[in-house]
Amino acid sequence: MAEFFPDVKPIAYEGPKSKNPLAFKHYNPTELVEGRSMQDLLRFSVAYWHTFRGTGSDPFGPGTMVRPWDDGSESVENAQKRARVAFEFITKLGAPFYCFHDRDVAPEGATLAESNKHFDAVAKVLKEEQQRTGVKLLWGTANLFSNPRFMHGAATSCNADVFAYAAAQVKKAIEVTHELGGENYVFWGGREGYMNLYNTDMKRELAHLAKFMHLAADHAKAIGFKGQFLFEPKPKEPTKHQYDFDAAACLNFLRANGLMDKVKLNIETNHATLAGHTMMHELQYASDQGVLGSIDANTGDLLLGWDTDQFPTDIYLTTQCMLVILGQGGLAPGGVNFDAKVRRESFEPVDLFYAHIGGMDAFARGAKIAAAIRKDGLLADIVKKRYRSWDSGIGAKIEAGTVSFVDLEKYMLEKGNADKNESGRQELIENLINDYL
Ligand code: XUL
Ligand code: CO
Repeated sequence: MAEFFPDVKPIAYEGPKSKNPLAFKHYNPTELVEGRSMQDLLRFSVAYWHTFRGTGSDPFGPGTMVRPWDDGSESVENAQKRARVAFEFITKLGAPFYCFHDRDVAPEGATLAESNKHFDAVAKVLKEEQQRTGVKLLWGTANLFSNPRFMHGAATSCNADVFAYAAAQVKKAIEVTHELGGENYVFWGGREGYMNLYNTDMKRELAHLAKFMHLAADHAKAIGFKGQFLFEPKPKEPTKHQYDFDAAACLNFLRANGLMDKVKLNIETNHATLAGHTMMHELQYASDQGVLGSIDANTGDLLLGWDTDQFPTDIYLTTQCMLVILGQGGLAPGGVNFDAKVRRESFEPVDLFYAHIGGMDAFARGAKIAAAIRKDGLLADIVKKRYRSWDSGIGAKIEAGTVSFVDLEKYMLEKGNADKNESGRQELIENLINDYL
């Protein structure tokens, strides 16, 4: 079989002293972190849409990427060839998973039937390549935002026919995900949101979105797809207000619509920051409520206000992610999907390797650092001590629900004043974290 990356050998772990840019310095797939191999803990995934379909275009100019294997056409043959290239890349990188949208892997046809036919023809190659290489599908999803028919949204469109089209598309995407052994299925809002509230029946649109998810879950059950459904928060872009705004908004939606036992969350860094949160906040919020299912690992740019989807290289960030992920015992069946793209100026195929190696090493380091912090228990001790007034006495009674406002008034009248507060020691704690980096 032709090699599309002839100059790149399988990426090996060479350790922190290596100067080889095409080697891992920290990601050692078999090394144990908290009793689990890095490969099983991190479950890295390559995002098909960015890595194999990203062109580097931006609002000011066309694509720049050089992809010698791609003839630039929307033919099924080109899509099939691209799939073979993708698997060479993923196996050389050593990522165990990949993710796709239906329309990234196969071209859209003139009709739904033709699109389904194209999708099947490429899925056949994906299946062969999965079997040949052992690479698995972390999740599948449907692109319900690129085609102009979705200009007003998909499940939340004002046009009922568009809802029906989206349903048919998601039905097929779930079936193909099932056929390929996908371990999850993702709903990201696409254009589910609004540009102007004056022309929008928000209540009705949200009811339709809930109906859509229930129908998807019903269909999954009917065909025996047992993968985890994931809802991916994002506050804005492309619409000015996306209904899946952040973890809290998604949770409210799932809870209000009886979807908590069917859907968890896929949290993405750049979406968290666009919502005015840190990634750690979003992860902790979801994890505390038992719905942190998977992550889209990337990062934004401090000085650019949009979703730049850069590869994560900041060890502080990955340490924070891994503190939460280790805190809940991992992500499986979810994983760490690089929903990230090389920048427009990094247009050569080898840049795809550098980008993923950097992201994987950053997460491996984050995992090791977070495990060391957790092993020493300093942070946990600080938090435990900070809340100790709740472990006995009046605090324990409040938590147990055995006291009323009348009891609390009596307690405080007798005591006269609250015990003195103690320092939060933020600076000390930040210094402690730096000791591990
Ligand atoms: C868009 C985004 C999507 C989802 C899948 O910002 O993150 O690629 O991850 O539809
Ligand atoms: Co994403």
